Amino acid sequence: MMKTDTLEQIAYELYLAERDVYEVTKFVEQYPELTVETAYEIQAKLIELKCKHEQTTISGFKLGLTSKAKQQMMGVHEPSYGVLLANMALNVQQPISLKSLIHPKIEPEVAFVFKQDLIGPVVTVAQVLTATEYIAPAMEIIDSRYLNFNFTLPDVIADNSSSSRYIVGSQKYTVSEVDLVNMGCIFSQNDEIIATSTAGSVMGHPARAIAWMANKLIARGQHIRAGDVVLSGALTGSATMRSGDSFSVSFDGMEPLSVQVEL
Ligand code: OOG
Ligand code: MG
Repeated sequence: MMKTDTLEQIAYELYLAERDVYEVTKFVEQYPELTVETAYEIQAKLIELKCKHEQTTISGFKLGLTSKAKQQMMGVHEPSYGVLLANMALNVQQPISLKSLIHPKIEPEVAFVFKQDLIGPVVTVAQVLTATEYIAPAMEIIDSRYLNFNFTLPDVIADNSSSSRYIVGSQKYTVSEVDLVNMGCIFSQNDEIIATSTAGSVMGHPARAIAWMANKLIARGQHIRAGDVVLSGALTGSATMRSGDSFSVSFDGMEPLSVQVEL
């Protein structure tokens, strides 16, 4: 068992690393006893700190490491989740500034926006789909606070699953308008295709990933609420962001979503 003080200390170190834009060494080296359960406790403390100091609120959740592409890239073979905060949301039109970020990467995701709470006791894929108000293309900017993006599953969970910013496209689609298994996805950087995938690359169906998380949340006394945005987890590997880059994600049957990084 790790002491509450130690969990608070780790949460504070992660908070400072993000606030003051520097990398820290992963914590499993210092605390080999760090478990997934304990890591979610640290994550909750980190979110509390951020809500308090940044005067923001929870806007939803994100999944991480839900596709083979991401698991292989990061060397972590189980999914994780994290919390999205209102101040992480970026405006579609607004160029992205890298100024306050450590070593940001960007990745294509599917956003689900909810119209109903998902309180369980057990959440099924069908319930996720019924509770969904709409789907939209999205991109997530991840910015691990760990040196060289190097972490284990408990480390990345403590660090709120590397979350940093997110952008949701303004066009909305109902779950029946899109094929959440076979829908193709093209991810481009500076008008060149860098990766392709399908929606089903996320655990066979992105709603399956969301159901998995919804059940974990309920077990920890939380739940997806009406109005929440949930990111599915990236469908392809992520791309390093450099100033002046443009990125776009184009899903079959949805308007493409493009972003521009400030020069
Ligand atoms: C962990 C977060 C993964 C995703 O979509 O797979 C993630 C990381 O790769 O740093 O957000
Ligand atoms: Mg992601």
